[in-house]
Amino acid sequence: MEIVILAVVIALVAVGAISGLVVSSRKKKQLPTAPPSAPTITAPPAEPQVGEDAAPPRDESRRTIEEVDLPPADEAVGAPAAVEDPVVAEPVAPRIEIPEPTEGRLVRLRARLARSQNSLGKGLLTLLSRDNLDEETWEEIEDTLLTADVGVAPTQELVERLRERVRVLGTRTPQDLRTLLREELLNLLGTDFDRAVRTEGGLETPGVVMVVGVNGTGKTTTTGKLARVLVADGRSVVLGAADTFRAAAADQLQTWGERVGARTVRGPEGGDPASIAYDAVKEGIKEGADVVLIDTAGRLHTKTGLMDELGKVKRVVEKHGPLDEVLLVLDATTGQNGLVQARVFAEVVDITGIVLTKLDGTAKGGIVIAVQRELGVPVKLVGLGEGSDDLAPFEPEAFVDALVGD
Ligand SMILES: Nc1nc2c(ncn2[C@@H]2O[C@H](COP(=O)(O)OP(=O)(O)OP(=O)(O)O)[C@@H](O)[C@H]2O)c(=O)[nH]1
Ligand SMILES: [Mg+2]
Repeated sequence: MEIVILAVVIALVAVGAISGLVVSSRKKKQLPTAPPSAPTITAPPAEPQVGEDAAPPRDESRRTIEEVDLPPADEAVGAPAAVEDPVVAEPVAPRIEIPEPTEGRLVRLRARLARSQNSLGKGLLTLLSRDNLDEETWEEIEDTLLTADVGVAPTQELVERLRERVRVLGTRTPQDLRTLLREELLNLLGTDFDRAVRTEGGLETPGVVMVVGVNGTGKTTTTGKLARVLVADGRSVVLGAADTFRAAAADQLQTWGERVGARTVRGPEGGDPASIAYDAVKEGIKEGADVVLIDTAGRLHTKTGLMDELGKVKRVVEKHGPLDEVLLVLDATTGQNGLVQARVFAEVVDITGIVLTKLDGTAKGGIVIAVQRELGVPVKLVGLGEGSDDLAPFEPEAFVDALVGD
């Protein structure tokens, strides 16, 4: 009997303990959600959804508060929001970059010419070092020059001169050959061109530079890099976004400008590029800027309408006074096709200088020679990479040294 009573007591205690556990665990779950007055302990298990419904909103609201808090915290630290000016976009970047010095850039970037160096410079030196310079070898030399896009006429001229000088030279040491090749390549490039980018302008007016070329050659990038070069030289710059085909084009230019504290004059997408170019120069005059750089939309030289439009942009800008420079941007990797473009652009808007971009990583460095020959206009700048300071003044000596090694 005692045993039975003991068993019943134990059973009751066990049931009590278990229900207590259940209640307490339920209590824990419901505690956070139930109002203080609610009967949390005795909450009937028939209404669990009340507690479950209540719990997530509490979590959610906590997260929402954090998310709402974040943006103001960001704003407090970051730059003030840009207020878009429809005509003149103020530079908004608080930190202005200091571009690398421009002197000796080509020398610093010479490693970028590695592919041209291997195929043109080293290729020619290897061929010229052969013991027996027979007809076949001279043909190979010719092929090497043509493959590097030196062009037919300059190639024939160079081979003829090399043949003559090698004959006169007799025995050839590697050093002799390097000197010979260096001299002849320099001769082809011409050392007496004025390769400075003219940006002086008039007494009261800024220097005006217009940048033209087919699509994707690197016009906007070059305009941006050139702005950096000028700013590094202590000049103040206004940018004109006369590429109105895409809004992104003006954004791209403006981003370059903001990095060095140069304003960008821009207009609506699809607007008249000539009037934006005109306004850019007007703005440059108004604020006493040193230089106005006008970026234009890429256009195929075969599209007559677009080429006429470019001619108009130039004429309208010239109402302020003559342009200091019209730079044609050519992509070095397009090779001989660049020459055809160059010819047409030169007809429409008197080109005064050539910028050869993407010379890094192409074996077609010889295009420098060909394009100058074609237009009688000097290569003034070369693009040697996508970095913001990868634009170098073109120096024939440094270029040839990079090709043949020194
Ligand atoms: N490797 C290399 N890339 C370059 C060089 N110059 C420009 N680029 C790249 O070429 C691409 C086109 O450059 P953009 O400046 O936008 O060309 P764009 O002529 O303004 O193009 P559109 O306005 O569309 O006609 C970009 O990815 C540039 O980074 C260069 O010298 N070397
Ligand atoms: Mg562009």
